[in-house]
Amino acid sequence: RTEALGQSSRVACKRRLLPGSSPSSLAVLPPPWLFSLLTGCPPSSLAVLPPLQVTSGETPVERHQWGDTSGVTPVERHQWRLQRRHQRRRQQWRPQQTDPRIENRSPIMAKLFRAVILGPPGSGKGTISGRIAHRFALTHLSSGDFLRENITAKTEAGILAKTYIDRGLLVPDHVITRLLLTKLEEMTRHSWLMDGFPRTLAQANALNSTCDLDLVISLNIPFETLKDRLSERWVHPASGRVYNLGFNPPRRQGRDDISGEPLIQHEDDKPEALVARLRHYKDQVKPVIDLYKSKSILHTFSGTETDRIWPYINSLISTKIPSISQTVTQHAPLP
Ligand code: G5P
Ligand code: MG
Repeated sequence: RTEALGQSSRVACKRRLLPGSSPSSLAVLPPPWLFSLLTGCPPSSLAVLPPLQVTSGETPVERHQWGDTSGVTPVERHQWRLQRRHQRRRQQWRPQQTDPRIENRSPIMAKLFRAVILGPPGSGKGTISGRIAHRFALTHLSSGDFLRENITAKTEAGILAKTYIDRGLLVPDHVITRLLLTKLEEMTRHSWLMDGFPRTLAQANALNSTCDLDLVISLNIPFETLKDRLSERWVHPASGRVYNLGFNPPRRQGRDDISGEPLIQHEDDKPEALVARLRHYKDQVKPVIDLYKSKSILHTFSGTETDRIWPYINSLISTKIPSISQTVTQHAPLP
């Protein structure tokens, strides 16, 4: 029984040994058999020993923390609960584990990155923009996709734009500028890549008045190559996924790889609209190219194959922003 009492008092000692309490105050307590030998008290009298008092650094709140609620007043209990609540909040507010892509690009993205990609219809703007957006985590904005969304939604601008697009003509400057600048206002906190805007000097000046561009990529692709590509292009209207019967054909003919839904050919990819688009492009874009050249932000890439041009664009952008593929170990294949 004495041994049992000794055990329980040692357990009690351990439980009450709180940070700040002095272990020396426990060292003076002899084991029960020695206590009984020294004091002459029969071992049975140990049962009525007063509870162990460890005073140094121990408050009722701290005792409560160790499960000992004796002597804790309602005020102290309230204090204890407040303490716990603060602890829990501190844990909740600890920064969440961040996406390594965001973490790694944060020093760069402290300054937002804004780029434009120029090129004739079918030059691969959409394909290359998809790769840049994927690799460098930029938001891809496409004027063509944006117009098509408006056409599908039958907005006023969309209905008007359709009458131009179907004829292979550019949508009037004031319509496209208003649409896109409104969109850009929502993007003030994002880094983005604009595909297909600006196409005229008036559009370039409007863009210039709202933001400073860091980089302009211009694609220079031979006319014959463009004609061949566009007549073979099919798209999945719901997602905007683009296929080319020669370059990246769908797995099942005429069907989207992911949804299995039917693919369509844009009205403006049909031969009659196509030639007009290519003819107009050159005249319209020349002053835009000259403007960006004068600002020393223009980089031109020439070739007949996107896959050959891409490594050059990739290394150019890598010098400006870190590629997320260097930091994320696993990523989906490039589009
Ligand atoms: P869009 O939609 O901006 P466009 O005319 O600028 O249309 P488009 O047709 O979207 O140009 P792209 O984005 O330059 O072409 O090229 P892409 O889609 O990546 O590639 C074309 C095809 O070639 C695809 O099938 C692709 O798979 C394939 N391809 C890519 N690389 C290769 C390769 O190396 N080899 C092969 N074999 N194939 C490849 O604008 C549509 C209309 O909206 C109006 C205009 O009316 C315009 O016509 N619009 C504006 N109007 C006024 N101002 C603006 N800023 C406007 N923006 C749009
Ligand atoms: Mg495009």
